Amino acid sequence: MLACLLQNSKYSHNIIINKMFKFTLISIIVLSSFNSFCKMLPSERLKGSYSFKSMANEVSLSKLDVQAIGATLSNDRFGKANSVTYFNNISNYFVQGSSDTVDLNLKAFNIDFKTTSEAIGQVKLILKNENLQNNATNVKVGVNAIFSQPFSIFQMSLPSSGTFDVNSNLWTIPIVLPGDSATLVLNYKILNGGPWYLEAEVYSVDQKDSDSTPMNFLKSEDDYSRTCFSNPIFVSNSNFVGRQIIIEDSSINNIIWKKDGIVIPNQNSNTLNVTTAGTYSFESPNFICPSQGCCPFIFETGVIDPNCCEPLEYILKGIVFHNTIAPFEIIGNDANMEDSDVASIVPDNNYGQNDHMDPYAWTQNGILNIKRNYLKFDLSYLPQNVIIDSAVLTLFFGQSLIDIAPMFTGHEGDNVLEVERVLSNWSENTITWNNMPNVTSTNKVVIPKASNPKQNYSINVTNLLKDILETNNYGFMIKHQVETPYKITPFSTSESLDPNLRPRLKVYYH
Ligand SMILES: [Ca+2]
Ligand SMILES: [Ca+2]
Ligand SMILES: [Ca+2]
Repeated sequence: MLACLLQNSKYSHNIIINKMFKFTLISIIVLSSFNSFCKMLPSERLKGSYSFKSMANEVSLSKLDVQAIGATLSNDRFGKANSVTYFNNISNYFVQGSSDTVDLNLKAFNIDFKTTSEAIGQVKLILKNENLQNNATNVKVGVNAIFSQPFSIFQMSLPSSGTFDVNSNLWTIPIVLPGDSATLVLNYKILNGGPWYLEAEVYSVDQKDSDSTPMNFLKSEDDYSRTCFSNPIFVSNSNFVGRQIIIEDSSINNIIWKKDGIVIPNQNSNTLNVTTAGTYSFESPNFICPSQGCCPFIFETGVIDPNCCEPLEYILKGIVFHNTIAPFEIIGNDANMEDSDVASIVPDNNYGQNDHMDPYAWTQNGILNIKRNYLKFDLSYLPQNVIIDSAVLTLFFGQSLIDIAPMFTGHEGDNVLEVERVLSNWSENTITWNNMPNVTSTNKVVIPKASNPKQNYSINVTNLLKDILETNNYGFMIKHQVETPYKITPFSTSESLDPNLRPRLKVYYH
């Protein structure tokens, strides 16, 4: 009877168990013999079959367990010890809910919230089993942290129990006793400026957690925790341009940006242009910070970190739970990328070998000239069958254009830009205004007017890249949103002699 309840759902199953055992059962023999009984049932009537061990733990992975209250274990009819649950009065009964339930609670802490490069940072995880009856066994905790150059280098792990495997980012703990805790301290060397986040969540456990589910990424649950630390970002006083902070997570919105704790008016997008030193932070109703507060982006003037690059985009990545993989990055060169201007005033000219390009709308001798830029990276080395977390296209200011055309000072005019996906193939050395391929506005990216005439651009092209990977890689086209005079946005191309100025594409994936 117990072994093969007829039911419509697991939910009703639980109710049936509850009622039955409160009032009726004296003893239950469990249970291979019931399996053969089940097989005799007409199959069209059997909606579910659940086998229980003598301790009322369901044998399958469904964990539809019940608890025996007041009952004891006894010999079964074959004399086998502890094989039967024995009820000897009406105060013995089963209740819904498991003797096999735990309540894991995970907290992540940083020891120092403001750090320095080359310092050893330390994160502590505390995993508590808040259930006071049952052991949590074979617990695994996943840790999402950036232990890779140029961010930080893993140093050592100090678990109070179990082992931490830095390759899988899993902390495995054999047992956490009722009410007990296990701790894991992770040490790492910090290499680069910026705020760095570490997240952790219970990955798996043998028992059922009463109020949380392993690996469901729900940040409101008690088996998930996040912490962070900030390392100052040093910038040169003389050339403090082109920094952008990008919150790379579309689920974080209604952002309020603050500088030195004071709200910056009219800045609510996920990208903030930073033009002066200071401590930048943000608030969002959708972003759960560590209890000590989200870590700010601290920009200070000083000697630029040699591990660092200039300029930088500072990205709080759409935090997803995965085993950390360093981003795939292409820094454009002759072999791995193509880029070129096309110009309406000379519609058969090709500019594929210039070291600069510029979306442009200006009159020349009274005639409007419109220029657009095409870019295509070789994505063949991007690992196959990965999930794209984010992709950032970085374009650097085109000083070499200003050098040969000094009537321009830099980005000029109302130069709102659009990046779109190209729909058919083209080649750097043959593309012209007359043969330029069409583009689609699907998932196009709009970039606000430059805040600094020589700024570089870090552009979130995540959705465009996903579209490219699902179709064909014909690259991106970048143009001014409104192609009327007078505006220009000079960029460097992959032909730039200085590799630091070449377009680059950084892809985060797992
Ligand atoms: Ca829990
Ligand atoms: Ca969870
Ligand atoms: Ca080129």
